[in-house]
Formats: sequence, structure tokens, C-alpha cells
Amino acid sequence: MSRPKKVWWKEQVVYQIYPRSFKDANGDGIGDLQGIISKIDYLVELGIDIVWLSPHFDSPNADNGYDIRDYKKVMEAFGTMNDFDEMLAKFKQKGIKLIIDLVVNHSSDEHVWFKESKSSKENPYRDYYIWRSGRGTKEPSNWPSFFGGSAWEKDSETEEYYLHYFSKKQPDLNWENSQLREEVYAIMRFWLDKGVDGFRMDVIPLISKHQDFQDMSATELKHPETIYASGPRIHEFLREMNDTVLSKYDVMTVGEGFGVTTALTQRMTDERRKELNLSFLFDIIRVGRDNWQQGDFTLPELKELFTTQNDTDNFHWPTVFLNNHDNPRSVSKFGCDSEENRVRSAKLLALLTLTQRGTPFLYQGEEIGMTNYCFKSFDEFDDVEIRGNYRQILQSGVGALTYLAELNKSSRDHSRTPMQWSNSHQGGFTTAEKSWLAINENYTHINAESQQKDPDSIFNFYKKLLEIRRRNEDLVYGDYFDIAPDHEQVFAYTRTGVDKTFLIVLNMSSKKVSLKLDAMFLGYKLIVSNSTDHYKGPIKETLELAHWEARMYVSA
Ligand code: ISL
Ligand code: CA
Repeated sequence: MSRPKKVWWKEQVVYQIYPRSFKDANGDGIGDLQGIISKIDYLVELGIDIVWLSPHFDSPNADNGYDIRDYKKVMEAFGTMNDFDEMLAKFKQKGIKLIIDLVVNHSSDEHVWFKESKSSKENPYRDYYIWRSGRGTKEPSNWPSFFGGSAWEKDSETEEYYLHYFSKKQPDLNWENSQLREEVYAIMRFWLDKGVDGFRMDVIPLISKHQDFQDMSATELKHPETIYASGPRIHEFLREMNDTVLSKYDVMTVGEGFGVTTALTQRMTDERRKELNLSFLFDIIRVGRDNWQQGDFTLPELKELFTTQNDTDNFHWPTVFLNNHDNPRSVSKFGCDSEENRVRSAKLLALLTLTQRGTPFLYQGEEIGMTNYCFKSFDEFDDVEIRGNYRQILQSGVGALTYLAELNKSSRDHSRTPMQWSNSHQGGFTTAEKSWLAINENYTHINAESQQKDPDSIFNFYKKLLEIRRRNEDLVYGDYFDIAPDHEQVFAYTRTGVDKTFLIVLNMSSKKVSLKLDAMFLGYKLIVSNSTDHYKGPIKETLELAHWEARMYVSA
């Protein structure tokens, strides 16, 4: 069997920083770039290789920076371009690569391009955005915004509607316009020439629009992202972007594929097509999700999704992530955040994330087992997606308490509460009276400082796994095989490389369980366990696993 081509972005581990919530250095309650600089040594100690920085650009923060007003300016609350340059230089000194967030499906409505575009139908920037006349008093089509209401907003200056898949302060850019595309490529070169190592591309499959803008059916309206992520020119645009800009640099690109199918993800990341290197597939992290509702899912369903994303040839490479700034905390969704099981299940998820096949993306706080926050009322939420949909959902007859209970399982804000650095004021995130978003009260016992000192902490478990992964190419490039796909409680798989085979067994339940092993595993050596009171003898044909127990073995 051909082996995957070796390259740094397949071997290295990414750590996502949401700057607003990472570390506040100037005491205004909002994270900033100097705050990040003050924590680079922490990231070096953890042992990650690449940082993905969520948007740091000038923005009115209608969507916390995912609404960019000036692509070549640093958001005032985050600092200055000098701060960015200092941060980039310090990352490089420490051998950490930096990828930044490219948000070019839409801009802010306060971007100069949009101000020009909306001023008149003859303005040279008119066609940088998507304007259509209404149908009588109705919108040009029944397309919905992800953040509530119609995806069309009427503008009084020219009596036409503009398209916005997200909030109305995030007008979609018109990628049909080659001049707009050239503007985007110039922005990319500006940051690449500064020395950044690549881009995470926000909702990049959505940049190609179906030009007929025809109404969606009732079924399509349930998941508009499937229409929005199937535009006809996506591959042409990505190829052009690669030929024109990316191919000139040694960089990594990862697309955010909200709404894409496995097939489209694989086409976009097939290295022969020279489009993207990687693309997030959301099937795993959103398993059981139906819009704002987090339903149940079984372990076999989850395991099937991992098998599917590994069911490819060696021209593709998956991503592995259970957290990001748009999803609840993994220990609360996939683990068990009760005091009894939180530490053990968080370590189990670390072993899962760092031994699966694909590039791992960690999210700030997962390395210390941060949990969901319990929002007591709607006004505690910050998220524009909730504020935009709230009225519509309650008017549809959903009870307020039901909606609040669901949001306490699915809200994006769970991952945006401030990073918990210590058990001091506001978790050591800020010296301000309070942070921009509520801090989780459990910072008193879940914080980085206490865990860096504790050899048995989640932090030091991630650190150990990162070291093991760095030392074992077979754990990076080894073939993936699920050895017990139907088991309801245990996730058990192998990674078979050139020299070694690793066996990972995870009891993803609160009950003890036994797993019958094939005789071929006899003689394997235990190299990692998440429990101190585990069986330390040689591997047996039947493994007895305690609740949330996780182990990794290696062939002799
Ligand atoms: O729930 C979602 C959509 O209903 C989110 O998953 C998210 O909006 C989607 O994945 C796209 O996310 C990206 O684009 C958004 C921004 O709000 C997200 O933070 C960003 O990750 C618009 O830029
Ligand atoms: Ca600040």
C-alpha cells in the first residue's frame, strides 16, 4: 500500500487561540495580542507546534471579529500591528508556526468596500457584493441567514437587497467578480509576506453561490448549508487562489467546511487538485446536533464517522478535533464533566484526539479540561447566532426553558468563556473587575497554573502525549483500523506503521467493561494509561477497563 506523503502539517499539532478570551494584558477585560505574547512559554511547555489565531483584524465585533472592517489592520482592542509583529517574531523564535483566519466569504458592513458598494448602483465597488432587486415587496428569494431571518437585507439607499449568509452586518462578497478575487489575493500576500505560515479559511466552501438564487424547498430550508456549500465554482476559485498565491509559499491551508459533504471535503483536499491541504469536516464534532438542539448519539455512530473520514486513499489527509470556538467543550459533550469523571474522561479525549489519523487541532482550554459554562439566562449569552435566532425560535412555540436547556448543551459561548490561568481574580485572565463574557466559576480548581505543577494533571497528560506523538512517526502516518466498531462502550483501534502498531482502547462510558482482544495483541506493551490504579501486568486476551479508562499499547 502506498504511504502518505510526509509533510510538516500532517505531523504537527495545531492549537487554536480565540484572542478575545485567551489572555488580557491591559486590564480592559478583553484578551489581546500582548496577552498571547505573555503566554508563549506556556504553549512551548505544552509542546504544540502551530497556532491558529482566530481573527485579529479591525472589526466592529458584530460576530467577534468574523466581520472584518479592515483586513490589513489589527483590531484596536487586541493591540497594534507592532504587537502582531512582536507576537509573530516570538512565535518564530520558539519554533511555533502561526496560521491566521482568512474570512473572505463576507466582510463587515463597515468595510470601505461595502460603504462604497451600497452608495449607488453605478459605484465601481457595487459588484464586490451581491445585490438583487426584490420580488414586489418580498426578498429576492427565501434564503435564510444562519443568524436568524432572511439572508437578504434591503438597503434604502438603492432600494435593493444585499445577500448575507450570516448577520446583516456581514454582507457576502461576490466571488464572481475577478477584481474582488484579486483584492483577496493581495490581502493574503500582505500577511504571507509578513511570514505567517498559512490560513484557516472561514466557511470557504460558501464563497461560490448558485447564481439563480432560486427558492429553497422546505427540506432544503432545514439545512441551508447544504445548498450554500454546493456552489458551482468552488473548485475553480480554490484552484485559482492556490495557483495565484498559495503555491508561491510553503504554507498550510485548512478550510472550514461548514455544511460540506465528505465527498466535497475529499475533493477540496485531494493533493492532486492543488486546492486546500486540509478541511474541517463537522460530522464528528456536531454528531447528534440538529441546529441548536443537541440530541443523543451512540458510540458506534461516532466511531463510524471516524472510519468514514479515514476511508480515503493517501492523497487526502483528515483533521481531528473535538473542540473549537463554535462548539461546546468536548469534556462536556463527549466525556463526562462530573467531578468524579471529568479529569479521567478529559485525558481519554486527549488520547483519542492525539492518536487518531489526521492533523490534530486543539482548542484553548481543552488541555486543562475546561467545561461548559452554565448560562442562567439568555442575557448571559453573547453569541450573535443566539441573539439573531432567539425571537424566531420562541415564536415557533419552543418554550424558553427548553431553549435555554438546549443552549446549555450546544451554545458556541461555552468555548468562549475566558481561559482559566489560575485560581486568582477572574481566573488570572484579566485584572479588570469582570471579563467581557462570564468566567466559569470552576476556575478555582480548573486552571493552568495548578495543572502545570501537578504531574498527574490533564495538562501534563496532553504534554506527555504530544511528546510520544512527536517521537513516533508510525502514530502519525500509521494506517487506522477500528477493531470493535459495534462495541457500545469501547472505542478500540490500531495505528499500524512501518515499524510499530499502536493499540488504543477507550472505555467511553461510566461503567466498567471488558473487551476481548485478538491473540495477535498478546505481548503488546502498555505505554499510556489515564488511571493510576490500573492493572500493570502484561496484556491479556480480555481487557478489564474501569469507567472512562483509556490505554495505549505498542507492539514490541
Ligand atoms: O452553528 C454554526 C452555524 O449555524 C456555526 O457552526 C458557524 O456559524 C459555522 O460553522 C461557520 O463558522 C464560521 O463562520 C461564522 C462565524 O460566526 C464562526 O465563528 C466561524 O467559525 C461566520 O463568519
Ligand atoms: Ca485587553
